[in-house]
Amino acid sequence: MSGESTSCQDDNGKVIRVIRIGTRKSQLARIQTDSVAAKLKELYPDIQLEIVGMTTTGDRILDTALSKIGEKSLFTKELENALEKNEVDLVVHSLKDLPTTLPPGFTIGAVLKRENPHDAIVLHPQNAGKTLDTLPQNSVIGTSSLRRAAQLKRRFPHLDFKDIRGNLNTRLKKLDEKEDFAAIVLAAAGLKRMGWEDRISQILEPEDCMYAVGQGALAIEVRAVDADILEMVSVLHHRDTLLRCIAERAFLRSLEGGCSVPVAVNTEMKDSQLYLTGAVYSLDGSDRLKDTMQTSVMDCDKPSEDADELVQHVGITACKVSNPAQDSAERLGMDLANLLLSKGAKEILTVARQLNDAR
Ligand code: DPM
Repeated sequence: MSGESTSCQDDNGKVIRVIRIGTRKSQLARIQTDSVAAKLKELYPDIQLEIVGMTTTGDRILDTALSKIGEKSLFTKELENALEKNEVDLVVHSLKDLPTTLPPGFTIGAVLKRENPHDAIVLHPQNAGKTLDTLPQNSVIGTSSLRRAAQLKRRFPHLDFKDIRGNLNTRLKKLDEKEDFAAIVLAAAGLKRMGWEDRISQILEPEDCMYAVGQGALAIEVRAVDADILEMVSVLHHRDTLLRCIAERAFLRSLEGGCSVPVAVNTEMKDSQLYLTGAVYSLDGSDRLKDTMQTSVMDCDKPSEDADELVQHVGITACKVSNPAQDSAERLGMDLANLLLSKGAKEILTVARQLNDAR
């Protein structure tokens, strides 16, 4: 593959820029990438888009629990290498799979409007009509998310939890074709994108299970120096989603949490007030620190159009959105993390990490 950015000519001799989009090869990743490509094509009918599918290390070791892999970059490293070598110009990710600190040279150039960020229950067909509350004692729930297991153990002590790995297709198969699991927990957003909304029997309310940082939002990763591409994708930023996710990511970053720790959030935007609830859990959910803070996120300046002023907030570049509003969102996440740290969050997370490593 050539490392040069390419162009070609149409029938009238007009030069068309070819934009290459990198993606993982899973069905969900392809659907997500296709939806972003469709949006770009609509906004810029003159560009030509090419989608480049890649297998990542994370895809090759799908049997290992995500919490055991620990390092999130297993799913993103190959894609970032391709970005760095100019083999692709942008990469589409689920925001929740992107670390809160990106490797130098990369930035998130767009955070798209969030789907339903909550988790959902998918029941084994033989349990149709049941809820987590009414499932029999010791029913086995499949999830490899420490965050989901910790919260649900706390709230539904009559249930048991077991790891389930693989992509969404594999998991649904493991649920339906065996008797191992009474139900599994998945992000509502992923199920919806796959066209499996009809399998959702229950959407989990924040009281039952708060979502992961960035869950339900798509992100576009680009080269931080590529002003043209940054400008092109920046129109896809969704302001409310962006500010909520900046607060969530700042919270996680300040806690020094990755995807291998039980950290959960809930955010809301109401009348220019951004509300962030965040919590950390012990693995069995018996310990929990949870609090809510809020801040005003008014657009009190004229957004800077100057692409040279590339300010990032937790890895995200959004020149067209009010900088003070982004600062406030980031500060909110840091403040809430510091509040929980002052109450002992670090100790809870350290023990959770040690126990998980020893599993
Ligand atoms: C991360 C987690 C999971 C994914 C951990 C968590 C779930 C792992 C599991 C960081 N990434 O949520 O606590 O259940 O074993 C992932 C999914 C989506 C993006 C699938 C899902 C789709 C939804 C979205 C895997 N990453 O969570 O059901 O765009 O947010």
